[in-house]
Amino acid sequence: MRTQVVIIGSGPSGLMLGALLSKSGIDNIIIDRVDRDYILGRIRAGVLEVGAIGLMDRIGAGERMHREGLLHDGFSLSFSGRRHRIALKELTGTSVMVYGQTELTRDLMDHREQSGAKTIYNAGNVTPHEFDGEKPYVTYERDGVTHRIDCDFIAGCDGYHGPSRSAVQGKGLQTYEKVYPFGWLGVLADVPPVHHELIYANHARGFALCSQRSPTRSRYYVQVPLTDKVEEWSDDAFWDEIRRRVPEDVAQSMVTGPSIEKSIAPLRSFVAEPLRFGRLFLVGDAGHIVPPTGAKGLNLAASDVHYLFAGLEEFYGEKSKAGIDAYSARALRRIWKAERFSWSMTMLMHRFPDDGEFGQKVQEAELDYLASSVPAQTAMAENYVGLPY
Ligand code: FAS
Ligand code: PHB
Repeated sequence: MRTQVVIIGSGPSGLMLGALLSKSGIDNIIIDRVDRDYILGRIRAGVLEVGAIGLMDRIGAGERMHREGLLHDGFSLSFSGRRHRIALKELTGTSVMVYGQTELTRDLMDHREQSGAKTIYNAGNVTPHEFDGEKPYVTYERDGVTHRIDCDFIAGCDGYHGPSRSAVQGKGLQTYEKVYPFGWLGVLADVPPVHHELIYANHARGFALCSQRSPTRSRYYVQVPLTDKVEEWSDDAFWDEIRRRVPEDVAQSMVTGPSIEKSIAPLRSFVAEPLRFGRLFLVGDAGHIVPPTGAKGLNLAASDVHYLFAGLEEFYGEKSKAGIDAYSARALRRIWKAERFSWSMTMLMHRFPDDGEFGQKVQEAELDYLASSVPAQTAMAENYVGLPY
């Protein structure tokens, strides 16, 4: 088999890149170790920046997103029993859209199927080869047979645990990492959201987030110790805990119900440098991870795709290598700013056991200052809606 670009991973990164390449007439094959349903069963991000929305429009897969997505002009921070709204649209002229990653991925998968572009699911032992040279290829196993796909480039869109980054270990890869001493217990429930916008809560018992997927489906999170197991958390225990961490009026109006998904995700900040090794590129979670506090994970995947597609389009169009040569540095400049913002939001909103009462008081003082300073709110708002590509 031969194609121009092999994309490892059928998550948001791989699907967005594949769609842009196909639209530009650049042949590509997406290959994943699991299948469509498994990927759609993973409940993840919920907030889209204007850049990610624009990419979906450019691809031509944004129709349902605009129909069903919820435009949000702000979000609230709750602390010390009070709430303060960060007026995103007023402060920056930009809104964000609440539209689940599952739905965005579904739209991209449907769009790819209609385009006739090739996707290989349930591929075992996917391995990138010879990407240091001019003739890379990827092998995979299926039905007991090893297959080979020759190509010009390999896009490693295979997430944090994928084979692409491990293939470049020892080839000049530098990694930067911070692991947080807690996780997020997330619950999805078919209950109406408690508020029309998101609420990020700082509380002495720990962080909580009131998010949503639609007017009838809510997504909630509470910070939990890393030792917690999801099976230890009954739905009732979850609802009791999140209502302890939000202001009284919010707790009183929260509609509870059975969870349709419940899971614990660890939090880490991680960056791999560089993001390019010869003819192999790291894209999205394969190259970086952010704690979800800033809602940046999926959105960084979108900006990586924007930069890499620009480089590949230039390579095949004008036969210039300038864009692919610049990919890593361009992407990393935006990645590090999002890493900083996600780290700062995490440090501000979570309970750090080792910081004691002093740490809690300092966080409350910073939030009180933020609530009184328009420049400080503008800085937070600019980062939350997404810095320019
Ligand atoms: P993905 O991980 O989505 O996709 C990688 C794909 O590669 C997968 O389909 C996988 O099957 C495939 N793959 C892996 N190994 C392979 C192999 N060996 N061979 C072939 N294929 C392979 N972001 C937010 O903004 N907000 C959130 O609330 C949020 N919550 C998250 C919760 C969890 C548990 C996780 C893990 C991430 C969360 N994220 C969140 C971040 C998430 O949304 C990512 O940023 C987003 O999925 C990145 O997309 P991709 O780069 O495509 O990686
Ligand atoms: C979500 O709805 O899953 C969500 C929203 C905002 C975040 C993190 C997760 O910062």
